[in-house]
Amino acid sequence: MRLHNHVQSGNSYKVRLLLKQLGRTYENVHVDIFAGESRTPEFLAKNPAGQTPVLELDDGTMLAESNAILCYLAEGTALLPADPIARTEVLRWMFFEQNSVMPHLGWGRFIARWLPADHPMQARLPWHREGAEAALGVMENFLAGRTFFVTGSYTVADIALYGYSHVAPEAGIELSRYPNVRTWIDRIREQPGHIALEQG
Ligand SMILES: N[C@@H](CCC(=O)N[C@@H](CS)C(=O)NCC(=O)O)C(=O)O
Repeated sequence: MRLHNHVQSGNSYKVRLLLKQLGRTYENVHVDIFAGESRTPEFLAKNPAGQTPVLELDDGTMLAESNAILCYLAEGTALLPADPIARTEVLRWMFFEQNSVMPHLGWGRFIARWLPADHPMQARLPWHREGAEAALGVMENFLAGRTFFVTGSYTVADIALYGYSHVAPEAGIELSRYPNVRTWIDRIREQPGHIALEQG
C-alpha cells in the first residue's frame, strides 16, 4: 500500500495513526499540498477532489476520504464494531467530525498557524473558532461519564475525532474549558502504538 499524504494534515494523520496501530506496513508518499501537488493532473486522477489522504492499494485501487479509509482499514477489527447499532454510532461520530469539527478546527488551525497576520482569510478566524467551540462543547457533554465515544472502547470514531481536536490550541482554542475532552485526549494518547501528528 501507498499512502499519499501530508505530514502536517490532521486528515492524513488519522490514517497514519491507524496504520501504525494495526501494524500495517506501507509506503509513505509526501504530497506537498502547499506547492499545489494535490492539484496536478496526476494527483487528480487519484482523487478528483484534489485532497489528501489517498490510500493506494496494491491492485491500484485509490481510496480517498480519511474516514472512509479508516473504515476500510479497520474492517474486521474491534476498532470498527460489527454490531449494526454500534457501527452506526461510529459512523455518526465520523460524520459529525467531518461536518462540525474538521471544517472549523482544520481551517482555524490552518489560518492561525500558517497564514500571515494580514492575510484576508484571518477575518474568518473568529467564525471558525466559534464553530470549533460549539463542536468541542458537544463532545464535552457527550463524554461526561464515558471513556470513549462508542461501546466503551477505542474505535475509529475516536481516531477521527482526535485528529483535529487534540490540536485545538494551534487554532487558538484553550482546551482547559473542556475537561472531559482533555481526559479523553490523554486516554487516546495512551493507546498502544500511538504516534504524534507529525510522526509516522
Ligand atoms: N474530507 C477530506 C478532507 C481532506 C482535506 O481537506 N485534505 C487537505 C489536507 S488536510 C488537502 O489535501 N488539501 C489540499 C487541497 O485542497 O489542494 C478527508 O477527510 O480526507
